[in-house]
Amino acid sequence: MRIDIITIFPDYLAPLGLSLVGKARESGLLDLRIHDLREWATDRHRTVDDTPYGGGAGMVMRPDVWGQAIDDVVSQGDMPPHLIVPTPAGHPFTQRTANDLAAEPWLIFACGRYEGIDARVVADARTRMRVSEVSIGDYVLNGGEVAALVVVEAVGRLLPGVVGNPESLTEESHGADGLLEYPVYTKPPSWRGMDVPDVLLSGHHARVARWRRDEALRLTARRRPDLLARLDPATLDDHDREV
Ligand code: 6GU
Repeated sequence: MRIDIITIFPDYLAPLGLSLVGKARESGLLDLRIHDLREWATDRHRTVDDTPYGGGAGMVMRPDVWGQAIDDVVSQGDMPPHLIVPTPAGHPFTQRTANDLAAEPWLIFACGRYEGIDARVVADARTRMRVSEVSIGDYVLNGGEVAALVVVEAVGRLLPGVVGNPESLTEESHGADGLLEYPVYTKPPSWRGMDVPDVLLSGHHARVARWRRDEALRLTARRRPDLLARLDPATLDDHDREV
């Protein structure tokens, strides 16, 4: 997969050289390129923003600079990319979004700052490529860079070969069963007066599986009743309904 990120703060994306994503880049599974938007500014001060039409606080990022940046990056490839625009006004980013994006050959992130990017940039891009405006949650960040980090990590770990044991992708919160993950334990069996639940030491696979499912159901009901309400009733067994 290829990912390009356009930003006025390339250093903000330094963590993408580390850990899993960094290894995916080194191994060639991920071709990730970071671009400084100011390279496309045309004046001496490398200006990328201006005052908003209609008045109001803050600055808006200029369409001419963004338009040229996106055109030039797109022209480097031989297929239409999927443009991702992080914004608090976007569609909620979820595990499903991550799964869908992981199947794409080429993503370009346009990271805005200030009050956002002139709306014509997205309108223009939509005439040539798929565009998704995404939000990573109901709070306000100063720009799209941290959101791009989040999306790249969530997507990058789904690429074939990036996570060592693919089974760890199937048993996790927001995974296929739609539940939060059950609590996990390792050695020692007793720590600060707290014992690992007996069932996990029993070696009885079916009982372990049942216990984990019950814990996941209880945790999800307590913390995220919204997720429980969205479960397909056909995925629940009789024992589930008692929990
Ligand atoms: Cl994607 N961008 C910004 N600036 N703030 C956010 C966000 C994105 N998602 C939540 N808050």
